[in-house]
Amino acid sequence: MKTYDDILIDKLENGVCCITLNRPEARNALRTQLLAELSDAFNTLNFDDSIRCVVLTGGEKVFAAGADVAEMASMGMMGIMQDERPKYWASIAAFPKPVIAAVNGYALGGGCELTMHADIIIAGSNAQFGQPEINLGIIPGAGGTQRLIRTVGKALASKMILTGEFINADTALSAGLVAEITQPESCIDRAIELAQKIAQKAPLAVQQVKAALNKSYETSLSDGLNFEREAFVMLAGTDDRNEGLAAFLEKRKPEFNGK
Ligand code: DAK
Repeated sequence: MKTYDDILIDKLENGVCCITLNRPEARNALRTQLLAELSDAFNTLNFDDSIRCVVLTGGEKVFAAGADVAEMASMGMMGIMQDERPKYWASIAAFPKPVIAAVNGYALGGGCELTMHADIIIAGSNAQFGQPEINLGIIPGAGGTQRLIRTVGKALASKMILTGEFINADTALSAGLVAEITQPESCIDRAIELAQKIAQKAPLAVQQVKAALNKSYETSLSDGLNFEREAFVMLAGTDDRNEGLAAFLEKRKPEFNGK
């Protein structure tokens, strides 16, 4: 896999790839180049059958301080209209394999929005989540007004987005934004452990689960149930489903091949 400047790619054992945002001097601010690299990495990993789950982190100190404010300040209305960043965000959102965000320190603005593109968020106890765009005279631009409210509810999302106040890991856990809290130094390892567990499951079933869960965000219950039903029927035609059921009955560990 190719190397990048703003992100580090680490292919680990057991089907997991770890992507680390790597602009520590700018608190991992998401400049266009970083987003383009992230999008390219996800597109590449999509077609890499050896990778079944991705861990996304900013390291042990900070996840990401949001869009690069210096870069944004140089963009006028035409620049924003012709902005290539929405295209990169869309390809991150469309990545079909599970993504686990391991979040230490600040996840602000676009950084908080990036965590919400993940399927599971594991937070170090030092994590802080916030949408402080209002302090800059702008609003969230990568789905923050839509995804945060669907995740933590109107009361907390409105408070965070209207005041710019941050929430800590405990509040994020009780609000349902994060799945688990760890010590900061264990956060990435715990995310990798979960990713390796997911990577052992049947890949087609895992991808259908991700698609169905995401569908629930944007459709009615009856349409969502239809989607689930179709996915369930489709999976009945896979080798892995036959292998999973047979392995249970034969009291052995299944060997899934993604077919
Ligand atoms: N952009 C650029 N540089 C940043 C930055 C950012 N977001 N955050 C920090 N830095 C830089 C600082 O300028 C400083 O650089 P030097 O002065 O050393 O050259 C260095 O990182 C260290 O920052 P601090 O000295 O401030 O470090 P602290 O630990 O004291 O504070 C902080 C960390 C994260 C609390 C603080 O830096 C901070 O408040 N940063 C800004 C947070 C923020 O306002 N974030 C929201 C940005 S707006 C869109 C999609 C998304 C978005 C927009 C459009 N489209 C698809 C259209 C998203 C918008 C946003 O995220």
